[in-house]
Amino acid sequence: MAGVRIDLTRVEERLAELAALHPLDGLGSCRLALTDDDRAGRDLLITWMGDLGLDVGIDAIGNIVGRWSAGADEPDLPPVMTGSHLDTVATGGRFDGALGVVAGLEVIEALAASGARTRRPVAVAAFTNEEGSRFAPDMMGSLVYVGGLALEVALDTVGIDGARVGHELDRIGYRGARPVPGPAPHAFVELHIEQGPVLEHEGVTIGAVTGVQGISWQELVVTGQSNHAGTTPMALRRDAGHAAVAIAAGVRELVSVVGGRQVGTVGRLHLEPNLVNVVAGRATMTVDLRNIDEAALREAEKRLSELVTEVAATERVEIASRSLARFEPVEFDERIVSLVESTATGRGLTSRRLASGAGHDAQMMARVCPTGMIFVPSRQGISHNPAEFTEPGHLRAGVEVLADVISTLAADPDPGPGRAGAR
Ligand code: HGY
Ligand code: MN
Ligand code: MN
Repeated sequence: MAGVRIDLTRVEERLAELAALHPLDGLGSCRLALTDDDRAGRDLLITWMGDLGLDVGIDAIGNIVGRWSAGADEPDLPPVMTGSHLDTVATGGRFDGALGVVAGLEVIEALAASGARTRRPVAVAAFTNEEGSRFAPDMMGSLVYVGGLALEVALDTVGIDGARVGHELDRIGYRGARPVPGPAPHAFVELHIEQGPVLEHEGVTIGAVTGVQGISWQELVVTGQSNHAGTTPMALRRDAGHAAVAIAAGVRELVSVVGGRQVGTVGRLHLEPNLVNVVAGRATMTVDLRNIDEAALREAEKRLSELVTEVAATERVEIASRSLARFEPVEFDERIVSLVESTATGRGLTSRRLASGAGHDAQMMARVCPTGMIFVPSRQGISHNPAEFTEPGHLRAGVEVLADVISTLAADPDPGPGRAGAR
């Protein structure tokens, strides 16, 4: 069914409707996982799925899956699944995650409208708490879906605001009845904005994503002694604030020593009591390390651990560290990566292969089925920022390539491109 016609206006209107639930600085949106904003986005999606006549299921961690079987000759086969996430970071844009979910709906609507028949059903998913900003780890819903995190552990997770995942799921009414882990689809393909500068810089429209880099998130709690900023001699201080800043500076240094594609970020830093005339007695901070190379990522983690030990000794503070997330690099299914490239070419679109710097639900789905991703350019590479933007022409290109890739995979003979289908 290559060449189904998508309705870009409907895609953009749905993205706008989602963003309007909690608008930020013009284009952006805030729908932190399991907040009322997230509930509102979920309610919208359920309505859209119902209007499309999809079979809608919500599982025990709140993942929403809409299944279109009406066009399938063999409706009981494992579906080709697409989708992404509806939750955002607190300073989110309107495309991160939402594009993949809305595009999945659009592909199904376009296939249904064209009268297309597929061998397999098609499903679209919105996974819970992909961002991990409020509740770590990120990709929590898809990780539970593939059996990588026990449901009870996920439900007991406490967020940065002291809330508990299970309680919040109940509060917003999205702790569903469907069991987890969920059934493995035949294949999973996610459309997402690149969130980086490569495609735009090279003037390329479609990214055939080869995989996702490894992620290591740690929370450090530094305990010193709060004291008077004026009377306490420097040599007698146990300054948690200075220790935290020394670690932050050390992270930048270790990243340059490891080199290559290593990145390191101190995104959260909270001092207590956080007052102008008090030496900080406590500091809570996070360190996000990523690399496409697992050995290099481990080297970075080792250097961070050595840095923490050294600063604790020098500043005479205690430093407790806790892992918030740890995912190894993932490579996507070669057949799907090639299919994205050939589909783009078939539509006269430029494409290139690239690895993803950001984490995605596809990173988890790759554990249970052949998986791939399609990227479209981000203006100036900006994301996790209300200014996030993707040109309409690029949105259209991404949704059309997604439609063609899904159509091809939905025609697959059993057992499918790589691994077995449903579990
Ligand atoms: O952190 C990430 O890469 C993703 O946005 N959750
Ligand atoms: Mn995302
Ligand atoms: Mn994100």
